[in-house]
Amino acid sequence: MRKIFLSLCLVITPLIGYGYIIDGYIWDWGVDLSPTSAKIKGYLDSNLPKGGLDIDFITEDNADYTGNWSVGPGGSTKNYYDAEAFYFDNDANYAYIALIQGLSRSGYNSIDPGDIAIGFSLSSYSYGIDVSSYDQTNKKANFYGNIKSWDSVTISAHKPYSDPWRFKITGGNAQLLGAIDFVYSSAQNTHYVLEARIPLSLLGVTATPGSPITPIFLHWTMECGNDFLNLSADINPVPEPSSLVLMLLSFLGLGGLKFLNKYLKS
Ligand SMILES: [Ca+2]
Ligand SMILES: [Ca+2]
Ligand SMILES: [Ca+2]
Ligand SMILES: [Ca+2]
Repeated sequence: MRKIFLSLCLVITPLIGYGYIIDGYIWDWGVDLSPTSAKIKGYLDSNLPKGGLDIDFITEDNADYTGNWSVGPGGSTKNYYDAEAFYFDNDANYAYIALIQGLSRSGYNSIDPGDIAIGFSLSSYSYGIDVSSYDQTNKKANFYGNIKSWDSVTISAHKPYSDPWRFKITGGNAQLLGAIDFVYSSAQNTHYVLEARIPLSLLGVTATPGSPITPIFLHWTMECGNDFLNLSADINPVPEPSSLVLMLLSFLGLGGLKFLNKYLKS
């Protein structure tokens, strides 16, 4: 009977941890970048993320692999300068981020991808993922807090829209909080995925049952600021374990109740 109870617990566990895999693929967010139709602009606007606890997202897939496009304050050569989609979710222990855009790790035409900016009030980013620190072997990148100083994008006309793009480590007060799980993918039908997992403890937030909903703001652009994404998201408390147990028992029906009764009596 103990075995049955243990297997009940094993069934409950995945309901508590949503378990995005930090691998640079977004199947786990419910989106497939592998069909050739994923190359066509608008694909990420019509294929939206689903599942998880409470996914917050923004999509703006307005350029593709051929020609020149107007994408924001600036333009995009093919898909290179298209900031395409931002996804955010959490479980009891981690925040999960996926960013989809058109620049490889090494950039294009001397334009580098920017850092991922994170903050708890609009347009004020005190946390950041140092994208240039990406360690491909260990699938890690450095995560900083207490960031006070960010660089402006290089095209001044884009600053009011796209700033900031990268934070200062030397000369700022940025504090290294740790190496987090992070992957900068290779090309997937002209898209590149930046996927990250940040321990909520490093953000000073809890998401245990009964915790408040915490608003959180994300921002990303590239060096020239031709396109950008701002995401207003929230960190949601996970459901009460008791309600998960009830869900499970109703799913199993009377059989489940009988098992539990027997176990409690034994
Ligand atoms: Ca993934
Ligand atoms: Ca695109
Ligand atoms: Ca865009
Ligand atoms: Ca959320």
